[in-house]
Amino acid sequence: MDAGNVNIGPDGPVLGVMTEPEPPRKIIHLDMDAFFASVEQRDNPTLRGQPIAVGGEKMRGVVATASYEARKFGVHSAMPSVTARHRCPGLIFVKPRFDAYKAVSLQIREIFARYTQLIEPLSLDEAYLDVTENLRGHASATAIAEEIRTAIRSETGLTASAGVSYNKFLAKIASDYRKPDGLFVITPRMGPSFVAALPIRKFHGIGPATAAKMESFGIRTGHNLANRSLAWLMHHFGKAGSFYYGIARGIDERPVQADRVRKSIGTETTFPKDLLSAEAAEAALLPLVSKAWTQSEALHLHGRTVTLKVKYADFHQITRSHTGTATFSSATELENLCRALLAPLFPTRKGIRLLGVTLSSLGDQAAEGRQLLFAF
Ligand code: TTP
Ligand code: MG
Repeated sequence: MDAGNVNIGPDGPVLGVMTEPEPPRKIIHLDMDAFFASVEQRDNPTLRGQPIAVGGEKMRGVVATASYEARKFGVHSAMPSVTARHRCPGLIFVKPRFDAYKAVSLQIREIFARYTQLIEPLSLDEAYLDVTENLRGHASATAIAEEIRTAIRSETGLTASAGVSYNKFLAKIASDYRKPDGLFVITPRMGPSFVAALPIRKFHGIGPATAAKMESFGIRTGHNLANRSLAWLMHHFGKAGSFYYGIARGIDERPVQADRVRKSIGTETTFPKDLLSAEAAEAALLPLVSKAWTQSEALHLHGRTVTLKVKYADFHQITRSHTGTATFSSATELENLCRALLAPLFPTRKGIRLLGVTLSSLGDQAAEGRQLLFAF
């Protein structure tokens, strides 16, 4: 029964079972700043204050991440190294050291675990924490977020940004709001107006292609989005429409899920313009393979199966996969396999809207220790 409902009995009002409205949850999203690059600058003082890009040979010529000094020049993740060097001629390329990133990842997870068991890591450097009930009995999630940021700084020598709010969607947006080394809180009072003013392109969970489609309907802000009915959104965006309907109002009921066992590692991109040529598709595939490989290396989880996902302009979707006898051992091997899966799909009359690369049949995670079960 609804909160506040009162039954009217024959002898007048009788109090029914009154359920309290659920108190708002307290969610923190933590995200390390320029993660791989900051670790490199920490461990090699000559790189501090310099524009650096972590990437290189193993990454098949794609930038994994750039230091904030390099970002000022427009260098960013998944950019081909050639373009990055062009934008920033003084750019220093540094080879990734996955063991170092993994070690920091375990350190920060240990810090999170001092406050709550409800930790949902999204990647090596990023996690949601539900601190509604917490191991320290702190009433303030903001205080916990600040304590965690302080502990991270003193124990790892690195900075993290935090977002504090009453759901995952808003906490994630908040952690980006004062990056780097920042903290931002979105309270339940602020939530709806904060989302109303937010440009659609800043909505986490709405990719560039969907954002472009929304803009073609005149939806540029959360306010515009909130003006569309649930039926209209579901008609144009399918099941995702109901998620959009909620987030436009600052509502996101997704729980923080701890201890997800990782079954696959993957990444996908929807392109702003459909791809028609084999060359364009192969070029677009490269950064995806590189990212999947980076994640696999960083997590020490190697796959035996690679799956290529292709979604066409008419939303028809196909997958092609290959399973080897042993786990993949290099980015080059993976890249060649993906190319071989892609090639037979050309020539094509239909443009390609989305490409995805997923690694599965991952190594025995249990044998690699409980910590690895966390994963992305
Ligand atoms: P992010 O948290 O997305 O980026 P970041 O930590 O480098 O920068 P920010 O301050 O904006 O949070 O990703 C974390 C790490 O994951 C990043 O340091 C490198 C790796 N990564 C890739 O290898 N490829 C990619 O495309 C992205 C986005 C990240
Ligand atoms: Mg980060």
